[in-house]
Amino acid sequence: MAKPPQRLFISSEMLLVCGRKGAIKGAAANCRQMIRAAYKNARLEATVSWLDWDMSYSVKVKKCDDDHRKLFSLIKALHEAMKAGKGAQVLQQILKELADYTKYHFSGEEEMLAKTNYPGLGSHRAQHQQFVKKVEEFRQDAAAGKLAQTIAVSTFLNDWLVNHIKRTDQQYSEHLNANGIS
Ligand code: FEA
Repeated sequence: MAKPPQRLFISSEMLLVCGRKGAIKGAAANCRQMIRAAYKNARLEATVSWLDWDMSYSVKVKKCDDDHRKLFSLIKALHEAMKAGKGAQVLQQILKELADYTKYHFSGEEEMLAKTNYPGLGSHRAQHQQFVKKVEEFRQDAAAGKLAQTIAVSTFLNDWLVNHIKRTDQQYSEHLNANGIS
């Protein structure tokens, strides 16, 4: 987890705007806006530590590892879009992709578990359903314009993905490998 920044970095561009035109009302407002934006970004960076897929997330089944990599990259794209203050349209697009891809991934995973009579399938499936529901809520919020710059959303998605893969998905590795799926 990234440490919170000790100081807020003020760029030379901001100082220039403040110095040259500080007396002008509009420029002062501009300056405040830039400082506010920089502060917001600094907070975002301090709150969300970014994670890329690595072997510690492997579930020892190639298809699932490939899907998980894709999910990491979609959540990262969502985070980047929020950080850049992208419009609701971009957020909605990424959330739609995320919703579609998780449904695709969950059904593939559940199919493998069902085919091999995995004993933990019921509770595993319930977690998937909860996640799908949550993403749908985020999509509705995004459509209503309530989602922009919400750190909590990308943090929630990232945490969920990591916890689910490490605590739930990795439990099926041995079972699927023993049933010839790797
Ligand atoms: Fe059980 Fe796989 O599902 N990873 N995700 N999310």
